[in-house]
This record gives sequence, structure tokens and C-alpha cells, in this order.
Amino acid sequence: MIDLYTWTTPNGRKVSIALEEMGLPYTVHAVDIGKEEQFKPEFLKISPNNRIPAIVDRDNGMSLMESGAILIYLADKCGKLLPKSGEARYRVLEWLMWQMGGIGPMLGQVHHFVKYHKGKAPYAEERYLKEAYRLYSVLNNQLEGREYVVNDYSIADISIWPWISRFEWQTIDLNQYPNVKRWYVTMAKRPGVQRGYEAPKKVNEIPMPA
Ligand SMILES: N[C@@H](CCC(=O)N[C@@H](CS)C(=O)NCC(=O)O)C(=O)O
Repeated sequence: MIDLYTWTTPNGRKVSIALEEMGLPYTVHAVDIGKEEQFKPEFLKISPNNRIPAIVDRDNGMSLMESGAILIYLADKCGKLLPKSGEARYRVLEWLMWQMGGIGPMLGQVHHFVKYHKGKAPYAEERYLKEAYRLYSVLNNQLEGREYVVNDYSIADISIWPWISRFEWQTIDLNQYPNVKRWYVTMAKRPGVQRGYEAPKKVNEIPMPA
């Protein structure tokens, strides 16, 4: 049994989607970051960086923060969605790290400047949107001729998809990135993705491109 501490954000949804896809039993604990619950001392004990998501594995008492580390841990624990060794494993980790270092931080900045502070910082809007277009193009190229990011469905897909699900916030037209659109829609139809999207609570339907 896994205790999942999460909120309704892309980083949180990565882990609930992964748990659903892996079929691991878990209990959801909502940490409302709008109410600053991430700074509570009891949460800091398992997530010293005061950010969601975090997990505690009740099988061994281990706690873990950072969504990328959590996805690797869960995949290794259940032997799914991450090859055990060889090039196939490192390809998945390569795209997982690409998400952690690029997609997450850069699209996060797009949300701040383009959605929440539109018109207040044109330099930042231009800088992060340009980077977003570049990252979407990279993903589109990688998905050319591949159903999933590294051929077989993996934690790399699960880490990227919740960020792409905010394409409307990012003012991205998915029709400009046809491989990304096809992959996004394929994943949106997976029951595990749909269930994981609603943790810790449902706030909206999964956005679908026109
Ligand atoms: N690199 C971290 C990022 C986690 C993160 O930024 N979480 C956000 C929600 S998506 C958060 O907890 N924000 C709370 C805050 O900014 O105080 C991960 O991937 O787990």
C-alpha cells in the first residue's frame, strides 16, 4: 500500500496516473497547496522541499519526494513501465529527465506568465513561450513513427502527459503538433489515465483538442 500526498496539478497527477496504470493499491492524501498545507511540519518530514507529490511506502516505511524519483521507484517496485536494464531503460530515463528538466519547469513558467500574469512581463512571456514551442516540436519529432515516447508505454509518457493536458493554459494549438495530438488523445482514452487525473479530486474533464 502506498500513501500518496498530492494535489490537482501536473506533477501530482503523474504519480496518481502511474499508480493506476501499475495497479498498485494506494491511499490519497490531499495537500492543498493553495492553503499552504505543503508547509505543515508533518508534510515536511516526508517532503523536505515542501512540494507535492510525495509518497510513503507502507511496505517498508520509506518516504520519497520528487515525481521523477517516485516514478522510477514505483516502476521498479512493481516491474512495470520501465525496462529493468539496457538501452531500453536508459531511453525511458532519458525522456523522463527531459520532462523533469525541460517540460515541467518551462511550461510551469508559461502558466505563470502567459495565463496568470498576461501582459505584465512581455519578455518572460516571449521567452517561455518560445521555449514551449521548441519543446513541443522536440516531442512531436520524437513521436514521429512511435505510438509512445520510447515505443512501449512507459513512465516517460506518464511524466509528460499531465503537462501537455494544460495545452489550453499554454495557448498551444495541438494541431500544430500532430504527433503530440495523436499521442495525447490516445493516452487520454486510457482508463488508468482518466482515473489518475481525478486524484485527489475531480476539477474538470480532461481537456480535448479540437
Ligand atoms: N520537481 C518537483 C516539482 C514539484 C512541484 O513543483 N510541485 C508543485 C505543484 S505542481 C508544488 O508543490 N508547489 C507548491 C509551492 O509552490 O509551494 C517534482 O517533480 O516533484
